[in-house]
Amino acid sequence: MSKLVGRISEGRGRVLIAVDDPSLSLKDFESLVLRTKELVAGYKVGVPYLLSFGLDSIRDIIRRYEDTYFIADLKLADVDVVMSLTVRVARAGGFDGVIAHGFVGREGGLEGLHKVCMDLNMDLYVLVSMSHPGSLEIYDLVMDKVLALVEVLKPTGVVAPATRSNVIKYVRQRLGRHYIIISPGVGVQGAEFGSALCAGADFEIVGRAITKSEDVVRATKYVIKAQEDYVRSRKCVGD
Ligand code: BMP
Repeated sequence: MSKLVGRISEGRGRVLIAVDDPSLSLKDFESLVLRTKELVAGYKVGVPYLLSFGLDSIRDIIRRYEDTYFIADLKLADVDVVMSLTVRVARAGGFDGVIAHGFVGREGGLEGLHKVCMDLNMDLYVLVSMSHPGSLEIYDLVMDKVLALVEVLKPTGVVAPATRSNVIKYVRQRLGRHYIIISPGVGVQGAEFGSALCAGADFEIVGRAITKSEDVVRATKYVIKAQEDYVRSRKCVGD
């Protein structure tokens, strides 16, 4: 079982905080983790943040908070040998999970990455559709093929967009309960907090609505309360 699921059973909210913008200093990132780690399931660190501060600095923070959960959002899309090298580096940096694009396909691509992730005890999340409108132009047209590949490889979970809850419902129905669905697009991108959970996601990814707020603890508590209210007041998938 992924450490991420364990974090819900320990009573934390179904939120992964996305940290992308390097205008958040390392000191503020660490303070964010320190102050919210008992409230949320974990953190997703994006490429701009990693490139700006470097893996060593991020690893120092991760090491100090080993009881929490960190995903390296590298959105891998390369040949297997290169993705495998990358994921080894991310694992050495202390990350618990990594995100890869689904469209690269199995042979010479995701199959090799998945094997290395299993060897490293690293959670792998595969993108099946994205939250921006352009996803409809290409990604969503091949989503069924990506889902078929997910069913063969059996990674830890998938990333599906909160901005199109019908996609989350479809993915949940297709994959059943065996995969974790993490979902970006709530808050600044327009979807309501709780709407992705209601459609069948396990966690909502929340970036700017928390990281750009004056008071990150208050913002995090607000998001969790809004999620609970949304889910309680509607008929949701799985009810
Ligand atoms: P925000 O809540 O600030 O919009 O951040 C959303 C986060 O989710 C970002 O880290 C972004 O990289 C990620 N994301 C997304 O927005 N759409 C996707 O389809 C996939 C993502 O990983």
